[in-house]
Amino acid sequence: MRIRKITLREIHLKLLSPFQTSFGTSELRRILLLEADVDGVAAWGESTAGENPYYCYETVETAWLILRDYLWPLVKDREIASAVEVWDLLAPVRGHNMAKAALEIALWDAEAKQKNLPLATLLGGTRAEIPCGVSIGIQPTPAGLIGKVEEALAAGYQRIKIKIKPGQDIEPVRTLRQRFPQIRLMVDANSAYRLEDASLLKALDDFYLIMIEQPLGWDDIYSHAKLQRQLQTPICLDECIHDVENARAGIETGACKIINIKLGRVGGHTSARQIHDFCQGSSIPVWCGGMLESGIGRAHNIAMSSLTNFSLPGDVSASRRYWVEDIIEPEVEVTPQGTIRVPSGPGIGYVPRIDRIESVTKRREVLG
Ligand code: OSB
Ligand code: MG
Repeated sequence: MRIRKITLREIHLKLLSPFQTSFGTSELRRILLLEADVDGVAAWGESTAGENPYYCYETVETAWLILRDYLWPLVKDREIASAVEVWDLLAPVRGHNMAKAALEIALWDAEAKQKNLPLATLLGGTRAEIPCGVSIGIQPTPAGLIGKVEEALAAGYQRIKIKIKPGQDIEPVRTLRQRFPQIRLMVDANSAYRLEDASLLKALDDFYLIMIEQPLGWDDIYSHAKLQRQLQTPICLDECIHDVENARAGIETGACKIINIKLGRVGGHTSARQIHDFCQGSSIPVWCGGMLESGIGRAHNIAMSSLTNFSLPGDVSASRRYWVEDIIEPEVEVTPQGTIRVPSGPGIGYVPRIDRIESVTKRREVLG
């Protein structure tokens, strides 16, 4: 395979409702899409970098710059046998995994399309359907929160995650547990607490949550290990895990019992699969996180989630939870059982709608 050219686009998509986490509120998503021309095959990737460096240090601007000035020159005109080689080619650049992922995952789509295989199959996936949950942002009122949960349960979703932050943690969880004693419930703090808050976090043990996601520092595995020893609730790491070595550190220090894998945060499918396999060998279940992706990133998440050890419902949900209109055809839909069927077409298995993409493109750069 030889990459002839790549096109970077920044698209703007307005969320149906604002999404609030402990680090801020997102209303308008600015999304970097990457289209690669690989021997005449059009292949697609998405960077999950945010508008601001609040979830991690990357942003749309940094991803664009790193792709244009550093990553593209590393792959331009290179003959590669398989997309598995790309991760090592990009190794001279330290970090910037969301920039790397946009390119790396597009090459996996290209290889799958060239081989006329679903991407899930090329990755070694075994699931025909993936279990789905929802991630619900911090809500202004308890009634509003209950309404959002009811809506998600009525749509069939198998697991509810709510965002928490200091001052909006124990009470929303208590409210939900009183109203919904049986549901699979979890919380995500996005690094809003410190080890000194251990007793507050310990109070969450009363609510038999399936996990608490990333309570402490975004880069602090050590403190999570200290905290996990004090909690019954399993800790799941998100922000801390950038590669398989971080996963090893998290597991072997006892900092987590579950890992959330995000393609952007770990730099693409090759790294995601390494982490998946390592976790499987350590009997640590994984699930696929979400970053409010457009249909392109969502399609990649679905393919990745078909791997065996993605045994817990992820944050990959239907297009209609986010957008008036997605940029792929068909849109991602969830069955009444709360699953997404892994598509059987070649590559990502959903077709990018060029007309729609063009209509929301704010900036474009062709590199060739
Ligand atoms: O921590 O999982 C997170 C969205 C943006 C940044 C970080 C996170 C999230 C989500 C949303 O939880 C998941 C989704 O795409 O629905
Ligand atoms: Mg998270």
